[in-house]
Amino acid sequence: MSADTIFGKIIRREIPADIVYEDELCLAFRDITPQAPTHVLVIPKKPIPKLADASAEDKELLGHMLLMVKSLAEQLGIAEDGYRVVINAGTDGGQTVFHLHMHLLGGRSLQWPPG
Ligand code: DGP
Repeated sequence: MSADTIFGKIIRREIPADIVYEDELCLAFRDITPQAPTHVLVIPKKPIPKLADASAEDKELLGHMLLMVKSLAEQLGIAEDGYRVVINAGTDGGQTVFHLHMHLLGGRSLQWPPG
């Protein structure tokens, strides 16, 4: 059993979030500290703490999330110019909330490499 996080509270509507999409498997909402004009987080409703905790049984879920990111980029008007999809995986990866999430960032030209 994984520990509850702030994202679990957002899924259960215990705290507010600017939700942009939801289906039976996933939720997408705007990041509270946006790093780009468009910064949305896509999370599974299943509480997988980090990418290293995902397993073969999550294959369909992970593919679903990635396709959701693609659709959201189109919906949010950043698909044509381009965008970045990031998963911070574990402490050295910069992960601070231990509920798996994909960052969708766009609306400006992004630098590489990240810090
Ligand atoms: P990461 O560093 O990859 O674990 O990213 C966590 C992100 O979650 C970070 O960009 C800020 C965002 N975040 C943290 N708390 C909240 C919250 O309460 N609401 C929203 N919308 N975003 C949050």
